[in-house]
Amino acid sequence: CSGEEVNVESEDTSGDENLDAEEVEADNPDAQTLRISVGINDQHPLYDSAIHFGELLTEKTDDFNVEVYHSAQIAADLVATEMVQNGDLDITITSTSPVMNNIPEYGVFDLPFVIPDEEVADEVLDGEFGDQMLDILEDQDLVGLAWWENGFRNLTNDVRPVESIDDLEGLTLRTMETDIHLDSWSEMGANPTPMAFDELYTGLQQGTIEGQENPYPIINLEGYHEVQQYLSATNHVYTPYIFLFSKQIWDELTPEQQEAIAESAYETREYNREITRDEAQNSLEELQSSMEFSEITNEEYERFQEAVEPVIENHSATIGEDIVDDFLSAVEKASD
Ligand code: TF8
Repeated sequence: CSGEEVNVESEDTSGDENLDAEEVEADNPDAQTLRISVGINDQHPLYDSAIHFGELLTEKTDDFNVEVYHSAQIAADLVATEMVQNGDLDITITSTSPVMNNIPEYGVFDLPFVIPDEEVADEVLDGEFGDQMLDILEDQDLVGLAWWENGFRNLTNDVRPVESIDDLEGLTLRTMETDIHLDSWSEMGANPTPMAFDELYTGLQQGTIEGQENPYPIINLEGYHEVQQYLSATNHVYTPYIFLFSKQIWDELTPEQQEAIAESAYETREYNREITRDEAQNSLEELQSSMEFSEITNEEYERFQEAVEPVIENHSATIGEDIVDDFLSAVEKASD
């Protein structure tokens, strides 16, 4: 969908021959280059969506080139977010969970078994609650421009099929670097350990950890089925992707430039959700042919939910009671 002035090509950038990025170039030698870092590889819909953002932006203005770096070549999510905060990187599109390290309010999205389905996720994020969460980023030197989708997370492991909470007993699982996920899996009887995403495949391969959890597209496109035998449809938490722009860099831009960037990020949202959901379905089908797949019965699902009940209470003070209440009521309202 590139317009006449858009020139999309893949090549080495920044004089560093080891970096591979997609470049969307404006027809303007003086254009400012915006670098986007994503932690995931170039097969995942997030990468395609970031390029789509670049194409929309170059159609609106020729003030910017966009370079999209995949596979944490610039940095993994947590460090990339810090670089954006420090003005060393223009944009990262990350799971909300690593953001939580510096912004405790963001832990709200890590609370398990709250969001029941994608329709509710969309309504909560696209409504007042989502706006309020984007607004609080400004104090953290971040401009939050849009909610994209990572998705519902599901469990894989290499020890046994997990169909019941009892099957989790003692399983060593990698989680993202958030206390809330650690606590959730401990409450469910597993043995969780935090790890950056870029160490995950090797951890699974070498057996340092027995399992992990991620949405179907990541499990499939990162090839975890090569090193994991069992997949369970736990759908225990929904992780949004958030589009983060550096406030320091933002403040140097004209209002027109800011608007073009904000609109492009926002307009890519529907595209991103559509291709991510298609990929989730496609990935699940592919995974079912190479892994042993378990669904969780309603009865067992309730046992998981009961086990994690203390988690909301344990973390409400850190997240902020008001934010937790607002989140739960937004979910309830959207579920009606
Ligand atoms: C995780 C997250 C991350 C994503 C990815 C790097 O398990 O799901 O995968 O933010 O884009 O660490």
